[in-house]
Amino acid sequence: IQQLDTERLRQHVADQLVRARERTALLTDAVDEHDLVRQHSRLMSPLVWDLAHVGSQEELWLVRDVGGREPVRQDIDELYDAFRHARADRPALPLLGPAEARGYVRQVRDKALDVLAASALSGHRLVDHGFAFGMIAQHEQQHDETMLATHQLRSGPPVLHAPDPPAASAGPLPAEVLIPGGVFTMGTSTEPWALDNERPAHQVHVPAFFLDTTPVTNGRYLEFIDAGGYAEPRWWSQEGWAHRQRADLSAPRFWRRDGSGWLRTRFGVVEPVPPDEPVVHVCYHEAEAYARWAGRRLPTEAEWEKAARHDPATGRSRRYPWGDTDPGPDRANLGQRHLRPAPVGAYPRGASPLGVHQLIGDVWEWTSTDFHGYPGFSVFPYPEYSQVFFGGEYKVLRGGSFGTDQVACRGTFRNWDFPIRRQIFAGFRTARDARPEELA
Ligand code: AVJ
Ligand code: FE
Repeated sequence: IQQLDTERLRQHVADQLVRARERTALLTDAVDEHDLVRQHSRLMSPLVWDLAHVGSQEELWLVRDVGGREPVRQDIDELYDAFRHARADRPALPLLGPAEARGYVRQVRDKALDVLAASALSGHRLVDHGFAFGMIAQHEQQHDETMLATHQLRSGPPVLHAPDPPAASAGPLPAEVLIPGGVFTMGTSTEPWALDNERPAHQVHVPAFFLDTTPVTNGRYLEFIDAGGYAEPRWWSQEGWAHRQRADLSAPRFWRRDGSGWLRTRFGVVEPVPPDEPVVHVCYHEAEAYARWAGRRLPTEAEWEKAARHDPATGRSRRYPWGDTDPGPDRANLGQRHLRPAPVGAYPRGASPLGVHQLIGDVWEWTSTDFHGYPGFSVFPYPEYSQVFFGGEYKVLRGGSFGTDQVACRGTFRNWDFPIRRQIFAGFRTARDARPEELA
């Protein structure tokens, strides 16, 4: 029986690696060689860097570390070390060309699958439950989301196509949901492929609060714009206002005014801004200013996770808002199946027991919390995944976007970025404290 389980786990691992590679191929085969090597934005690497970097990480962890095999290309380690060269400088490096990079990742993958076939997937922490393989599948999918953001920054005719997400079907929803106060379990010590920053499980007391039922829509965000929100320093933090001035912000990224309305560009397609879709491509400062204008605030990370995982019936924290089962296409807009957020109310089957919708998928959600390790955090397996980013510089984002694969998305998953970043697929929802008389 143990043998059979290991075989099934091995197949699951292989499936995740294959799915990641199919996504990578889609994103890198969609453009010509020139578009692969060029810089579409100083915020991003050339696509061909991401491609070979994915192979390089797979070589380091699976081929060399887990497999104990000879290096494939030790000479290029340095080129694809994200800490050695800033994104803006990567186009000038002597990178592998498109054909070389494709050959390299194929060679590494063949060896990694060999290592997988030979691994017991147990016996030491790096391979228990297939962790290192899962980490590498997640890493590739994370870069696939980054490459999707590069595509969004690319100019020229559209090259990526996908069907639209489902229409709203939930019926009228209340504006906000009360999340009762009390202790809940945040983080995890049992999710096999959870990364170090999601661990360990720990108890957190979260006072009663109200959370928006859905992410803030373009329509609502437009009210903030129309009310002069971008011109009123009182809605912004000091740091936020300074950034609003410096960067001359006046609307979400990729929007432009068209007469009395607004257009946005999405993967090369220009279209009217859809009012019922979650707003995307706003930075933390914009989210915070909107919330203050609305008389509300951003949720803390703990509030977000409690809303997404706490089951009031059992007191247990679950993997997802709907329970412990993996996301399917009826639960959440994930995996680049659709190249846009779905309208609010499109995923009634993805709602939490208390009726909070679309916590998973559609848009990453800014929280007010700085990225830190949980109490009892320990680095695993390397400090450069999470630990070096702990401190006050990064804000935590939760829930994943339409560009996030489910292997890299759970109720415990933590993303982070600088509060000025807008090229990621980030939106937000707002919260407020519950007043004592509302709890009676
Ligand atoms: C978790 C999305 C912030 O892209 O910087 C990729 C993921 N880490 N390679 C990033 C990651 C190393 C990371 N984020
Ligand atoms: Fe990486």
